[in-house]
Amino acid sequence: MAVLDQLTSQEAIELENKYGAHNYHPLPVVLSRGEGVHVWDVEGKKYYDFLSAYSAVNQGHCHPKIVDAMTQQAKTLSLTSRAFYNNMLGRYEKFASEYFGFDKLLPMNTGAEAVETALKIARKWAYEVKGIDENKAEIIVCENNFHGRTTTIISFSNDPVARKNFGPYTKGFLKIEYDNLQELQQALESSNTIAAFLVEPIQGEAGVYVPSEGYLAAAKKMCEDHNVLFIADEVQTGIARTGRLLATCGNCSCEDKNCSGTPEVKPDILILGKALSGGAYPVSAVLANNAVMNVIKPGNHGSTFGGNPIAAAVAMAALEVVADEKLAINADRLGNIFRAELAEFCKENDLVKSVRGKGLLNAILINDTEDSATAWNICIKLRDNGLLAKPTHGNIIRFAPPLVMTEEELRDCIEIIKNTISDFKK
Ligand code: IF1
Repeated sequence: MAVLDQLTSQEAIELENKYGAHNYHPLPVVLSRGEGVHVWDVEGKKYYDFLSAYSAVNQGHCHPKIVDAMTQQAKTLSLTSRAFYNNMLGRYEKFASEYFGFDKLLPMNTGAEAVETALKIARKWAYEVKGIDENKAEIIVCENNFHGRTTTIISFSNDPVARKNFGPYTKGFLKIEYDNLQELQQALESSNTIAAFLVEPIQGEAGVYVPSEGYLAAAKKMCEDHNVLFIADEVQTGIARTGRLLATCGNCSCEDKNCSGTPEVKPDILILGKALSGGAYPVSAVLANNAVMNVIKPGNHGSTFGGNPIAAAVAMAALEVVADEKLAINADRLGNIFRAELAEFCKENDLVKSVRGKGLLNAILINDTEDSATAWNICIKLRDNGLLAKPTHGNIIRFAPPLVMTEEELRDCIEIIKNTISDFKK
């Protein structure tokens, strides 16, 4: 069999099963093409994508502007390493720093790497600026967090599947309840060796858990009062997903001024990934002001691919698309419609308990036990009806379509979701 021969879905799944490590349990659908809000499987069936590659494809599949930037740059210069300068990186760093309102950017590739980078910066800042004794710095994290899958990051996860038998674990993390200011206050007062507080503005993996109004701003203020860095992991919530350029933006109108104004919460360290490239390429970044970022000196940190010219070209194009197409405004508007429609539906249907989320990062809670297969089976039926979504944590289904969706398409999708659930028999 030639590698590029057309495979059936079954054949493609069997190949992955036989030759790939079993670190995922995908929904049985084999995709071979994407455009905008749609993807097609190898048999040619068309679907609405309601996962967007876990919010990486906010700008829609194969956005022509991003693909053009990528292919042009790929033909010109792809990688120099950081041993030499390249003509794209500085331009991108200026563009993105101004776009998000920070002094500097440190380029990485994946979200987990960017989180690791932020943790390293925070620790170094704690020793060199705050004056904590060496090896004593602690970082506050939240229960049910998801920040990636490296050894250090899973050290402070409390998901047994992600964590068990990967020890020994990295020390120096203190866990508190999410959305609990009292616990944060206690943790900050419990010791004078706290470097930072790492938080997701909305907990994605935990099931799209939106914190109480004002939580992030109050948490940031508490951190400021204790000279502790506030690190926002916006890998999933950033880049217009939640109806703002960043979920920490509050109600500032990012689209008018590219968020360099005064956001509701301005993190000391901002972590971005996923949609920073529109899903075209692995691009992540850490942004901070000089007082923090300047602790990093040559040799302290880096990556062969981080800041490569293709990544720089792709990220600039991806961010331009977000602004040009006003994706935050669209996500905000469509998200309100989606939640209003599904909230109505919850009242008349026993299978769905509630809907929650912000912008186009939403989830419905299925009325069944955590370990039941109901959410999974609903996702199979949604697939049959032309819409792809994935359950998270047993009985929750996440809905996160590309932000380039039109209202008409969204209403079509809402009908698919309602009809599928109405017809569903356990
Ligand atoms: C997988 C969830 C989403 C993230 C935040 C860092 C990273 C992620 C807030 C790491 C990654 C992913 C990875 C994906 C599942 C997924 C996810 F279900 F776990 F919650 F998006 F919804 N910070 N999130 O959400 O970024 O290293 O993966 O580039 O399969 O592990 P990465």
